[in-house]
Amino acid sequence: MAPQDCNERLLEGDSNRAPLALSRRRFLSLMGGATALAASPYALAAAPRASGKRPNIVLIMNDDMGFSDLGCYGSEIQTPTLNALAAGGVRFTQFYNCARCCPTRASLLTGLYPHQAGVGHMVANRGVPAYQGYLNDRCVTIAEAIRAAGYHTAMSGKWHVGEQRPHWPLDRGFERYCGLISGASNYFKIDKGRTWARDNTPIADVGDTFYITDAITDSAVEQIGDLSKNAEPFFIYVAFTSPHWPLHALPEDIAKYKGKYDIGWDELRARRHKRMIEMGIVDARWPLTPRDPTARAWADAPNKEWNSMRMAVYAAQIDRMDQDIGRILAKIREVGAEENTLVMFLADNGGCAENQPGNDPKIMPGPKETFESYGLSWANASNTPFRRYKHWVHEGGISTPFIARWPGVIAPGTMTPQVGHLMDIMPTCLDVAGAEYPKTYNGRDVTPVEGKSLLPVFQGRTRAGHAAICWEHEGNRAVRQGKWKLVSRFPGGWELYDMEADRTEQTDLAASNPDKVKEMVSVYDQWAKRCGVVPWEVLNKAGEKKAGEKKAGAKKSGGKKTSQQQKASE
Ligand SMILES: [Ca+2]
Repeated sequence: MAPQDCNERLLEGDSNRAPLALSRRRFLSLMGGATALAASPYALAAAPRASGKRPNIVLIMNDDMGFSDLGCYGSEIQTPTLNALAAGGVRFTQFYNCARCCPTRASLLTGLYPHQAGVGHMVANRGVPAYQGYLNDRCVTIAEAIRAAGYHTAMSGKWHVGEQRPHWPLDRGFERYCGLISGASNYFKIDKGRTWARDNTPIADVGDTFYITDAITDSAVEQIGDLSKNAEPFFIYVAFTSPHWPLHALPEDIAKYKGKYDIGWDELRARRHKRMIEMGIVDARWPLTPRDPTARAWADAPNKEWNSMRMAVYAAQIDRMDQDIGRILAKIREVGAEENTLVMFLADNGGCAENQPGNDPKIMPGPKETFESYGLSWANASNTPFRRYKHWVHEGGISTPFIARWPGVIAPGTMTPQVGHLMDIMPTCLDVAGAEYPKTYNGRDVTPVEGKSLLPVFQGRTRAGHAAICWEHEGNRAVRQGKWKLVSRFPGGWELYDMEADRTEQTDLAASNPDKVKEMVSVYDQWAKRCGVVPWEVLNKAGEKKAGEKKAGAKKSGGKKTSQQQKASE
């Protein structure tokens, strides 16, 4: 290992640094929060819908990426496109997702909590309404609601909120679709048990030159070209699978990162943390969490070359996505829509600690024939400075970068600590479109929206925010209420943290604040009841029983699950 050399290389020619320095200065000049911003010309911009043509909306989400993995959030990974997007817009430092692919997508698309939309867990039907495994008929998607208001709609990428017709994108308000209906797949081909589709037609053969990130982008670029020819504005949702496992990247992208992670996860965490503080993404008062107790010190880690390569491929997956987002933004510019388009970017959950059976130190990740993941120790670095991962609702599982750019409305190079959640994106889209969230749709009552519009934040104002935000995934539970966060890792008890003083969740205040705990547990219980949450120990037991019956049935009929089908829950 030659850490010094690598240190230098990480800093050299780092395209992330210039825009960051600019936005930092800009941020400082606007600091003072809402008061300073309210005095800026951007806050005085006319209401968007009063300015003529309603804006287009492009919503981009990626898959299994940690809070610190973008250049504009402290990473060494080269993401010049997203850094520039941030320099032209606003970065949120306290924006939340739902800890896992399916529940996040259900919440994002509907403005509800995932359980209310029928996707309390994943896409398997667990026999209860909140866990039916596809979007129910009591919710509307952004596409359905905004299309009713005269927008054109299209989607490219990972759907993962309904495996079968009639629960596909075109069944839920999108006019055009191309992408992966199901969860994770090989990046160079579509795995057995997974479906790649164009509109309503499954595509069996995606060809020999397929790379999923590029394919999703090709589709989005085509859709922007086509939809921009209409007189009406468009809403386009792009859902990348990058950097979800397997670790599959193109050789030219991997080459940019080969050897850069010889510094190891401990040094990487320290460097990212330092940069995040310098940039104002995290507060210097919050201590960096200790290394995950189940991770080894890098100095003691075996297979360093392989481990370094795992992170290099992960970085390459993000790098390619950033290049491809560059193509999407270039297309928006080419069709003359840049000034009148709101672009948003976020991740569906935090870095993922899951291991893959294909992880083998004798096999370098990257090519089509491999099926590996970067593992817990690197996920720990991705989620710097927070605790835990995808699945859990401590900050490492649910914190996402969130960037929004809208020329003339959002002040460039700004940052906000206002708390937001991805269920806010539905009412935001409707707000900027001048549309109302429907009370009924196709003759059926619609569950009232839970999200709250982010438009005031975009305009530099302080919004009222949520009285409380709640989470439940696989029995992991949390409530965020003002500066307080109550959180529990299944099957453990409640922990209480002061997020202003300790967002890295290091000092549990539950024992010294029993009244606050009691109050917030009551908020959680009422929310869980209202949303149809079934305790995980009950649901999982029922699920295991059902799976057991299925297995017995499959054995009887000679059926056999493929390894890919077994991965279908991911
Ligand atoms: Ca995910």
